Amino acid sequence: MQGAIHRNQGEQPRTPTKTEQLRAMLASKDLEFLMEAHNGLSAKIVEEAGFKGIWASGLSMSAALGVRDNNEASWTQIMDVLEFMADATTVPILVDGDTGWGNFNNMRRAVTKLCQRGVAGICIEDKLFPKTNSFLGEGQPLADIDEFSGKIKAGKDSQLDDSFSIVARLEAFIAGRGLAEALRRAEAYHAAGADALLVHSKLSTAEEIEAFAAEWGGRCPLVIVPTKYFRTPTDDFRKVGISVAIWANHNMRAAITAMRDTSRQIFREESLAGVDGNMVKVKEVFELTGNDELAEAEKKYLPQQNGKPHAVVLAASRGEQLGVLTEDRPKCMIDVRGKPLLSHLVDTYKSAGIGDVVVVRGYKKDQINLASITTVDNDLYANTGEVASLSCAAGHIHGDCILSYGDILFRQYYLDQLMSSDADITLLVDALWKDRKSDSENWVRDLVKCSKPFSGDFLDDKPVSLSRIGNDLKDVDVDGEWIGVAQLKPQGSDWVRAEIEAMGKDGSLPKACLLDLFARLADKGAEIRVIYVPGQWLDVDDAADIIKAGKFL
Ligand code: SPV
Ligand code: MG
Repeated sequence: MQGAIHRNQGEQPRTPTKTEQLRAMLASKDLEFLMEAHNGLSAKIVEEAGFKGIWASGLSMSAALGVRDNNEASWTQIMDVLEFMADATTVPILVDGDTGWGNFNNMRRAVTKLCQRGVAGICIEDKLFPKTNSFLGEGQPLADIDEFSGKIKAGKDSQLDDSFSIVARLEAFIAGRGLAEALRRAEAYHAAGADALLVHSKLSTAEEIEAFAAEWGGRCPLVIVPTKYFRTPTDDFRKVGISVAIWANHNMRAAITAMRDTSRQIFREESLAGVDGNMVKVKEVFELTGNDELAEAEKKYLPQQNGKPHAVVLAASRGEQLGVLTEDRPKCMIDVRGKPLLSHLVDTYKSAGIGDVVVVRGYKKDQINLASITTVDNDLYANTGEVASLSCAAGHIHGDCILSYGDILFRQYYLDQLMSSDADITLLVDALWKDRKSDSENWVRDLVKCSKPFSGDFLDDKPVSLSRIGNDLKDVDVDGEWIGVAQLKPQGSDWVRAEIEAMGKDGSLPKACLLDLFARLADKGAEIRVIYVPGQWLDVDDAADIIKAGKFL
């Protein structure tokens, strides 16, 4: 099984640790690849692309911090960058540790800290502190062989994890000192305990690497950085037995290209219009950084969410009957007494102690931009109905949940009554439904028949339950009108989610309305409680309703 280690017989395979993964890459018979990253985001992107490991490049981390690759960033600053990278990813990181940030003693402390911060290995090069990038200048001075070998030994003796890797990087070719010097040093570093050797070259062909590999004869794993000899076919590295190739700085360079182009274009055009289509949406940034997980955790841990019911409000439709009034906004955003209808509804919820108000948007969704709400979108609103909108908010249907339309107003004490019900599902039903009038030809009402007609006493608290619900009940069968607000307790939320799923499977979901959903649940024997209320509510369908809403407030 790939990615798992078999322990003793009978024991479950376990996922290898990051240090074990890197060690396995170094030891692999196949050529493996490490891809450069320089911060948490680029590390995530490297893992997302499929790479099994990350090269934390000194050049790239320095450049990303805006400094030179000359140990201008301190080793603890590099440690902080590495910690973000390690936290952001599940694949191992080999860090470019330059010359080990000092002598053997600095190396000891660095290795211990790297182990503590979840980095799988360090590569150190046999040059002098402060280092200079290998592609700058000629004849860079090399470290004393014994001093560097001592540094490797000190690192090995300090690692907190047996599988942590130390890669010794040979700069003999970079310094122009040739194959014999490279081999002499390789021998010493191997004997000092290096887990692999990185043999570096700045030629535009792989001839130094190939010559070295032939002489070395596979005595320990070899790592290369083909930045300058990038034209060499990758298969050539396989042929000479290279273990790991490092693509060393290409995310940092690609980022410079992209950031330059973008900045220059925005500067020139004084507008974002020209660039917006060329880049990831902000939503993808949220996905990359794991905002979903945070939303889940907030539900679990934030005190204001704990125990507090939340509301899901359906507000995806335009409100066709309102004509020009809904040309540029959905009807829930029509102004009533100085603020949108939806704001009044949200205020009612918040005053009643509701935590999060989740609004399902559709038509002209950007207009629904109230600060105090969470939004989810039904982008298929034009061809789907209420249950389809509700399904978009399925992740929010849990626990104690109030469910309502977005175009209604009602007295706040109705919510207190509703929330005092302990039934799994409860509907507020207007017992005075006959008093409601409308001149509209298209008047559609959510009519209900109950287990008992209204007793005439609103304080009567004997339980009443829903028998039937629909738009087409005959007057003789009607006990009231659902005002568009329901409460779901945890069991009710589970039933509603399950029914949405069932409707998705049997094909009825796209066109279904909330009445269909409650009717199906009632048919299946779910007890749906009814609380009778005395008018004092309205829904906004036409222009006359807006005037009524103003008076109602
Ligand atoms: C780095 O990526 O920082 C390296 C590789 O050390 S190189 O720049 O090729 O020396
Ligand atoms: Mg480097």
